[in-house]
Amino acid sequence: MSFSFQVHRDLQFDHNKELLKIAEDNTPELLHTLKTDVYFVKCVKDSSKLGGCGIQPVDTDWTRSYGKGDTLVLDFGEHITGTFSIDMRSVGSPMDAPLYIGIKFCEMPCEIEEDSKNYDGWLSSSWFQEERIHKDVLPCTLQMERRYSFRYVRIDVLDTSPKWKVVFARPSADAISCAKDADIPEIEDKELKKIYTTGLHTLHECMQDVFEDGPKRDRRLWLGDLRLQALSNYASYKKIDIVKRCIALFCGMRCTDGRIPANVFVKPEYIPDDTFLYDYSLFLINTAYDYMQETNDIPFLNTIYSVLKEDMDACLQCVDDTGRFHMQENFPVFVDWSNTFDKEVCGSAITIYALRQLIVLGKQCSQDVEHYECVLHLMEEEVRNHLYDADKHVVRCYTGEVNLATQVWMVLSSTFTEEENHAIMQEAMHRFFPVEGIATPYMYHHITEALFVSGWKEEAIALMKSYWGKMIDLGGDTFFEAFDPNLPDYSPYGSTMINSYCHAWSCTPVYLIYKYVL
Ligand code: RAM
Repeated sequence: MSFSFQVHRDLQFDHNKELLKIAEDNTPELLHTLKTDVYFVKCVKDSSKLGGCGIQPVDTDWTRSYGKGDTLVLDFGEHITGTFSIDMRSVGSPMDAPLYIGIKFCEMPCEIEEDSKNYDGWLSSSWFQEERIHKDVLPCTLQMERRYSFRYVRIDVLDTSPKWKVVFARPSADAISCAKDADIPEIEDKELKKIYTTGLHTLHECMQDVFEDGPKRDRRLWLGDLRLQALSNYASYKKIDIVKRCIALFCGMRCTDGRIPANVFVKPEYIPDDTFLYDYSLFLINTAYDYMQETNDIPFLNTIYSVLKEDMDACLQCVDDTGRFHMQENFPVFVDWSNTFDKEVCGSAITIYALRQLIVLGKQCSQDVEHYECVLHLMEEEVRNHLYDADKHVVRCYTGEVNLATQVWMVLSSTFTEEENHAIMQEAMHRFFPVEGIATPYMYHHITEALFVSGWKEEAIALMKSYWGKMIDLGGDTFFEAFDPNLPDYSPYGSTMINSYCHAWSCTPVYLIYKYVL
C-alpha cells in the first residue's frame, strides 16, 4: 500500500518563527469576481460523457414556482471556486410552514444525480458539498457561508406546504482566487490550446491563500502538488509570493527528525500533518531549486538551506553504503495511486534527482557539498551496475520487474546520457504504450515530461492530447485528480463520489506546453 492514513501523534515538529513569518508576509491577496450568468439545465444519459451523464439546457424561467419534490439545476457555465447566493420568495397563501431545501454543488454532471447515501469509500463523507437548510421567513437571500467548488448547483425543494411554493431569483457566485488573468500564448493547434486553457483554469481555481490540491477536496497544501503548481505558475500567472509562502510553510514546520510532512494546514493556524511520503519530502528540495531558477532569491536560500540539507540527510537514512535505496513502511514512496507496480527504484531515481539539485543549491550558498556528490555518484553507479540493462535499454527493479514509472523517473533523474535516455523511452513506449495501470494525471505528467526530455516530442504531444484531451471530451471544464482512460470510473478512494474534478497536479500542460512546445 503506497498510501494509507498515517497517525503519528508522538512526533515532534519544529515551528520556526522566522520562516513562518516569511510565510505570513507572503500571503497573497484573494481576488473576488461576481458571476451572474446562470442557466437552467437537466441531466441526460450520455454515454460519451463521464459516468454516462451529460447535461441539456432547459428553458431558463425565473417565474416558475417550486413545491415539495421539485428540483432545479443551475449551470454557471464554467468551474468556480467560491461562495453562492440566491434570492427566494414565497407565492400562494401565507407561508404556514418553513421552507426546507437541499442544496448540492457539483463540478461534473455525473455528481448531480449521485446519492451520497450510497457512499462507501474510505475518505470522510463530510467532503460532500451538500447541505440541508430551513428558512422560517421568506423573502430572503440565501447566502451560503462555506466556499464550494462547482459549475452546477442542484436545489431540491424538500418541502414548502400544500398552500404555498417558492420562487428563486438572482443566483450569483463570488469566485475566489489569488490568480489574476494571465496572457494566453499563441497556440495554433486548437486541441493543444484547449488543453492549455483548461489546465490554466484548473491552476487558477487551486490558487487560494496557498496552492490547494483541490478546491473540493482536500483543500490544502500538498508538497507533490506544490512542485507542479509552482512550475505551471512560473509559466503563466508568475505569482512569486504564493510559492515563497508555501516553501516557507514546509520549511517552517518540519519534523524534528528532519523529514518534511507531505502536507500542511493553514487554518485555524499553521499545522503540519502527521503524514509522510518519501518522494514528497524530497520534492521540497526540487521546489526550492525551481524557485531559485526563477527568482535567484539568495537570501531566502540562505535561510532555508539547512532545512533542505537535513531533509536530505533524513531521507538518506533509507540509502545503504552501496547506494541502494530501501523503501520503509512508515515512509512510503507515492509516485502514483496505482499500487500494482514496484516503486522502490523510483525512490532511488527521485533521491538522485533531489541530490543533484541540492548540490546546485548548496554551491549557490557556498556550502560544502562533497558528501552529497559522493552519495550521488554511489547511487548512480549502483543503478548502472546492478539495474541497468544496456542491451535491452531498461532499468530493472531489484525484484527483476521492469515497469514504466521506473524508466520515467530514471530519465528525469538525468542518470543516463541523452542517447541512453532516448533508447530507454523508445523501449518503454514499445513495452508499455498504450499506458495501462497508471491512475493519475500526476504520473502522466512525469511520463510526458520524460518523453520531452528524451527527444520524443511528437509522442509527448500525442500523449498529452490523448490523456488530457480525453478529460475534456468527457466533459471536464478542469482536469481531474484521478483518471485512468481505460477505467473512467476509477477512484483511489473506493468511490468516485469523493473524486475531485479540479485538481492541482493535473494542471501541468500549462508548464509542458510552455516549456517544450511553444
Ligand atoms: C491525495 C490528494 C493530493 C495528493 C495526495 C498524495 O490525498 O489528492 O493531491 O498529493 O493524495
